[in-house]
Amino acid sequence: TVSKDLSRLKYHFMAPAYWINDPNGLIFYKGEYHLFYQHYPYGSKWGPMHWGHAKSKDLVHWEHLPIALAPSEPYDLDDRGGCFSGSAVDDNGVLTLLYTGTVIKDGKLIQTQCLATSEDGITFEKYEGNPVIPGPSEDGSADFRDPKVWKHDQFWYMVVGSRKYDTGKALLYKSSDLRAWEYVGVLAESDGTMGYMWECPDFFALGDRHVLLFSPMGMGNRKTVYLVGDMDYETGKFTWDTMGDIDHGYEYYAPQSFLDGKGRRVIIAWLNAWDWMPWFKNFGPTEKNHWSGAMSAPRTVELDTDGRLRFAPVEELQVLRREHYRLVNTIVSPGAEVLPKYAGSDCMEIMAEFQLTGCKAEEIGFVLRASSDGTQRTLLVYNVRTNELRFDRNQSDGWSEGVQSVTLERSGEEALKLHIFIDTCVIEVYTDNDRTVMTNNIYPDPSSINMEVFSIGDQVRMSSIDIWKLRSAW
Ligand code: DQQ
Repeated sequence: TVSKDLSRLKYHFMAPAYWINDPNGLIFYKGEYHLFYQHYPYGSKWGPMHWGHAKSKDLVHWEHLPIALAPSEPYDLDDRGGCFSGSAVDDNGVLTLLYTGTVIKDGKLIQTQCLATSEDGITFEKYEGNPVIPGPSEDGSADFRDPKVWKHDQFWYMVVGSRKYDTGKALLYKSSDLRAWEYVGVLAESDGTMGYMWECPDFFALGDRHVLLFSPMGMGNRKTVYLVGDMDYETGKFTWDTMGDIDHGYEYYAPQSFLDGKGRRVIIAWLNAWDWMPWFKNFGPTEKNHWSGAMSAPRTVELDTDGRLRFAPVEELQVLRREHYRLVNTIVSPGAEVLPKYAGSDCMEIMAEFQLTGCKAEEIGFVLRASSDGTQRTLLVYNVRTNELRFDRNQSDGWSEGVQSVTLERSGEEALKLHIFIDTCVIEVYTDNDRTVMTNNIYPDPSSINMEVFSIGDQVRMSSIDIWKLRSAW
């Protein structure tokens, strides 16, 4: 008998099997979305990196394609290296990938930027002149990876993540043909508090401003950061004035963006499933089911009126909605059960709004993915006094631990609005008018599907709650 793996995600992208990390080469090409990803196709642990590949017409339903890149050349063939992260561009109809070739020679890390092209969008050929950038500039060092390429005024530009001593940086390059690159300078770097290495930088125009995204190493709990500022292409300098977190969860990493046919800026990130300590030892509960890691739901990136960013789930996800349950104007009292038993599921979307004007409750929250005896559960709790949102996984599954909290802004809003997506092992929470997002993995028993809404200290008025069971996208 074949046992069914109930942990598989129903609408978050996963590889057909085995290990997955960063999204790569996101592009809307010839009317379809292409998603490449860091992949080890021979096991559910990190190994020599390949580029997995899939495409989609709507960002929800994905078709798996053959592996696009495998380590095969002296500049990317190594059992500790491979074809590391990078991006894709449409070069006059030719789908062109820029990636990092990684090898370790005599104990020394060598990272170079390489190119591969495809005529049919499926089969890729590595460029015979690789590497196109053989090593870091004087401002960088051996950690020199994750090229993100875009076009501006007839020139191609590339930003590469690097470090010098303990300062994380984004280095800027320029080219007219994607093959010969000239170093421009440091696009932006850490001010001493923003990490020792910047992975997966991404740079784009948004409205009348420019945005730099990166995943800093060594910035504590801050895993994904955005900077908003102005770009001067004459000097190659990006001057930023606004900084924020792309996601406040612990396992959201290496987001990459792209522009789609509707003119939207969309990001997708890796939802990782590994314990950093001890290094490379613990790959999470799904490893035994022969998979590890997934992609976040695609999110649009928009500029808010005060210059901060908003990240909203793409509207295409609404096609997954099935049974709908709605309650309006409900009083949630301490200890009372408000939702019917059948409301919970391991695959659902929740939108709730609570009135905070005159609210005397201390805390308002959700119990999610709870077992019937309540011993297994995940808590999402808003503290009315401190304005903090807490994601508590201490009783989620026996593997995840810890509490992530974030202070909400809720600038001038009288209501607390929570938009929650649940998919077997993933919970994504959007709040603060989509300015605050928190994504975490949990691994409860498949039968733990109960949910509740609660208040502590006093009652709260829930203006509305909408709950949809979602269908699988596969
Ligand atoms: N993962 C890739 C690197 C990148 C890191 C290797 C971020 O290119 O810097 O799989 O997760």
